Amino acid sequence: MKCRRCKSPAVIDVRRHNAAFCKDCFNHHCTEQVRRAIHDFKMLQPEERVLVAVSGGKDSLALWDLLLKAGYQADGLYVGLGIGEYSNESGRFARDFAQSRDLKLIEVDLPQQYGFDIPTGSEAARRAPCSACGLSKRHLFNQAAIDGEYDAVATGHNLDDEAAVLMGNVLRWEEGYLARQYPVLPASEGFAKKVKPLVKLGEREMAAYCVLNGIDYIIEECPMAAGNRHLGYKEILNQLEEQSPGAKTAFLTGFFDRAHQRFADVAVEERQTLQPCAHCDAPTTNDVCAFCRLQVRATGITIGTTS
Ligand code: Q46
Ligand code: ZN
Repeated sequence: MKCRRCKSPAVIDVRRHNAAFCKDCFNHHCTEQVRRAIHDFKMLQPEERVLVAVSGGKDSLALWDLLLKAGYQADGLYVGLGIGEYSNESGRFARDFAQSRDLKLIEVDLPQQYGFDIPTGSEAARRAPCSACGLSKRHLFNQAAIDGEYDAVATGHNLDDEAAVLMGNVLRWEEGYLARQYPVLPASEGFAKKVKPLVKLGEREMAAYCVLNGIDYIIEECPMAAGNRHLGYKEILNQLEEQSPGAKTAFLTGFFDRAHQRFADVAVEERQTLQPCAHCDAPTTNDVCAFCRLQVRATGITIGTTS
């Protein structure tokens, strides 16, 4: 197997590009896919300050590394979710990465600062753990970006993640979610801009990028992921990809290019119903935002008596 660019021995093949790469050319490939994603979707301007949501996993640490190499001013944000040893470990990987490169890492601790963890919160609210976790992370990432006056929050969602989410949204024709599924969501009243620069790179490429570049990341899966629907969708999409390389990219980019705009009206309608949360001021379609409702259920606090 030879590198497509320089013909030296290859270390990884990327079937959807019908290509194999040596280490240097693979790094060039990853850098280039991030550059193109940022350019094609007009995600970031060179001078913008970016807050990278880092979980200690391969995608977010690779993203942080790639954004720094691309010249962005990028700080990290780690949210401790209180998922036992998994959270302790993942925090260590995020901190080690930041310390070894002398980077700024902002930390938010859900149990310490908000009085509940994801296992307790999801049980109290009778929500699936990933649903309680997802809404908490979205809320806390946004809050940290606004508090720190960052221009954008960058998350490590990759091609596999986004294709699986799209499959779930299409299977249920979730119009609101489809309207919001795009690699860049512009800033609006109370919301920081959100960007997903890894949308053109797959999970396997991100693991390879970390290994080849000496980035240590948490390998264990989150113990609460069991039963997450998206894992099943990923398996199905992997089978499709096996039979027809490029299927995932075609599915996802086809949606971005030809279908996403069709749901734009739904997004506009939703934005018109937003108002500040009575407790925390975050934009919400209800009186109290989903995060504050989760906190109330998990901790028993009374809205209005805390801030
Ligand atoms: S951390 Fe949270 Fe993930 Fe764990 S509970 Fe689910 S969403 S699986 S990225
Ligand atoms: Zn709120």
